[in-house]
Amino acid sequence: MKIGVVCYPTYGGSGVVATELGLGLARKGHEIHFITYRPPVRLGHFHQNVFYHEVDYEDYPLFEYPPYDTALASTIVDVVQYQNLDLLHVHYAIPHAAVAYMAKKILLTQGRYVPVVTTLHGTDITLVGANRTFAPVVEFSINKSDGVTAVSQSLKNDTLRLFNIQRDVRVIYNFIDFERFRKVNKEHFKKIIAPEGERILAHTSNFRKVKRVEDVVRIFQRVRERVPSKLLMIGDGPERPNAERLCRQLGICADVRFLGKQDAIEELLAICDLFLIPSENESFGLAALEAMACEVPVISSNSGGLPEVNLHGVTGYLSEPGNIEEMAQYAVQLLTNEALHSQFRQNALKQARRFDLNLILPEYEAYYAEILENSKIKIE
Ligand code: GMT
Repeated sequence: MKIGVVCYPTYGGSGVVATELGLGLARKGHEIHFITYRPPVRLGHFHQNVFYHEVDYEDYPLFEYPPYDTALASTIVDVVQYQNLDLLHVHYAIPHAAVAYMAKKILLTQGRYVPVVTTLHGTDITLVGANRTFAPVVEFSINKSDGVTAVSQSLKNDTLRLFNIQRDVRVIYNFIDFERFRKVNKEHFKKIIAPEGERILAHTSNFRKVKRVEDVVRIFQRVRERVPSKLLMIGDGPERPNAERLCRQLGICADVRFLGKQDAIEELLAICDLFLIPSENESFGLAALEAMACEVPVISSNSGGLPEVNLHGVTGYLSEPGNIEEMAQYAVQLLTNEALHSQFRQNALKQARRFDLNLILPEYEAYYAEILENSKIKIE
């Protein structure tokens, strides 16, 4: 199949999933065309089946708000026509589903039908999408997509609850590539971070409000009182300065390292004992899955799709968002019981295997085939 992939190229779950799905499909022989405004962060090296088309955009002084959507639609039209794509897969509804619909309509005037699959990732539904400034367009473009997938059952439920959706939404879970995410020996590195054998806790995110990053710091402060430990804060975003300030106020800076955006996250996870993700809302929690694949148990909130990934009392523990006391207690419980911790490490890996890329990728391929078959019927 020749597939066009539209996504955000930045650090963030939806872009990561889109890129890794595209790369996985390319390895299986599909021809993948990324259409983005910058090369996606995880695109990496040359692959014979992967093509990159930068959105052609020229600014003009009249535009207070750059009409990126229009430029993206024009680039999609161009790429579909000249690369003869079979299907478009757009990740994150805003604005990609609406833009794809416009491109589809333009292509129809040229006698070309290209089916569109939209994958909903989370905040495009729960936080941003449901906002009245976007909601009518989000609802319309979901209903007009030829196929719609959601990354968890919880996100599907939210979509059906928040919008008037007239079509089927298929749950296809996020996935993990075990070639990359697995526990490797990085003892030398562990010694640098935790020279006295302290426990290592980690948090990875884009440091947005929804991630409750300050809760991470407060949980760590409580754990550190009971268990000698270090905290790795991986990623960057608007809440990072607040989190750093809080560390100073609490006097725990010596034990917390803000590492910024990192490419080799798996190498950091390899030395971790516990992963913290206390989000207000989380449609899936790819960061938690990455940790689990590296045998790191997870202390999380119970919001959104997290309970579908992190199993309470099995791979980690879940609490109500904001219940930092309980999350800290759970963390201490795990870190002070070697047998339990080791059991949870194994359970985390076992659960992560359910989301193996090699299991999820065929689900997407089958879904594309189904959508292509249905669109043939529509044309005839
Ligand atoms: O806010 C983020 O976490 C980034 C966001 C994105 O779309 O880039 O992530 C969402 O999609 C990820 C991949 O499907 C999910 O794993 C995250 O749970 C989801 N984030 C939220 O729902 C807050």
